[in-house]
Amino acid sequence: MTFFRGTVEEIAAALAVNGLILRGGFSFGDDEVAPAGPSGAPAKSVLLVGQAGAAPWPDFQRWRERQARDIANPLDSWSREVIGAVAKEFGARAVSPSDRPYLPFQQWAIRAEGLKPSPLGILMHPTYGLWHAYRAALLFEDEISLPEAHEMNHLCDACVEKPCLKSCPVGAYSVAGFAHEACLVHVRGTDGAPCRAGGCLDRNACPYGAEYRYPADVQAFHMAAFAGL
Ligand code: B12
Ligand code: SF4
Ligand code: SF4
Repeated sequence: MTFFRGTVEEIAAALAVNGLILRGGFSFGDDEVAPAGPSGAPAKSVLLVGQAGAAPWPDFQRWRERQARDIANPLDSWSREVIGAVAKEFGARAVSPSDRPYLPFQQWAIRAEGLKPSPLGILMHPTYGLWHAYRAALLFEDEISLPEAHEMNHLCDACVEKPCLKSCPVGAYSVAGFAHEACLVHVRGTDGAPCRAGGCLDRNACPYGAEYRYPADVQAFHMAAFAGL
């Protein structure tokens, strides 16, 4: 039975209306346990949906103005609504990065786009730097033919100074990983005002993808969500 309707280009055009982009995709191997597609049978292919810079922000803000005040997880709800509609139109099942149990979005992104993680855990993109994210994945029960991902130039390899590991006042990011609790205590405390107002100082210290850097109000929104402010 065929569920997929349309073309990959048409999916990209439908997502672009809301400032979203296709972030590549791949087909699951025969020996892999794939998540379910629209009918509940294992998916054959996945396409990742995301953002570069803060492109979806204006559309998201307009949507938010039409919602009841203070709805929980508004960005998640907006993503589920607009990407869910695209999934329905093209015969896919949409899943979210916040669905539990967590789906391996970064591993999928590594396969789909050939990216590698920065020392912050965020995947480094040769154009967008650290300023990109994933909003959903579209699961198809049909094989979608996609070009294979090429390994991309990993900017962190040639970055000797690594300013992203030197700007956090509590050294939360290190080669040992991310000290989540230390970060939260600082962000919520008096001295955390710069992180709350303009985002993570370590993430902002990376010189790449500057034209995609989220504006301060967008970073403040994400920080408030992360720290439960
Ligand atoms: C849980 C989680 C966290 C936890 C990490 C706890 C832990 N040690 O696992 C916490 C709350 C700390 C966290 C923080 C952030 N996160 Co986070 N997080 C997730 C989430 C929802 C699940 C991760 C997971 O367990 N996946 C399941 C496993 C099986 O999948 P995986 O691909 O193998 O998972 C990888 C990650 O777990 C990663 N990882 C492990 N520890 C950490 C810590 C950080 C900070 C990051 C970015 C990744 C990371 O390593 C794994 C191997 O690649 C993912 C979305 C998703 N579904 O993957 C987002 C995700 C990884 N986070 C993301 C981001 C951007 C962040 C933040 C940097 C920004 C923010 N959300 O405000 C913050 C950091 C706060 C700051 N100081 O600025 C993005 C990364 C995008 C990218 N370009 O790569 C994701 C993909 C969400 C998205 N919508 O795009 N996060
Ligand atoms: S500062 Fe250097 S090491 Fe850190 S994320 Fe940017 S390019 Fe990578
Ligand atoms: S948000 Fe602030 S406290 Fe947390 S890792 Fe970034 S700079 Fe450090």
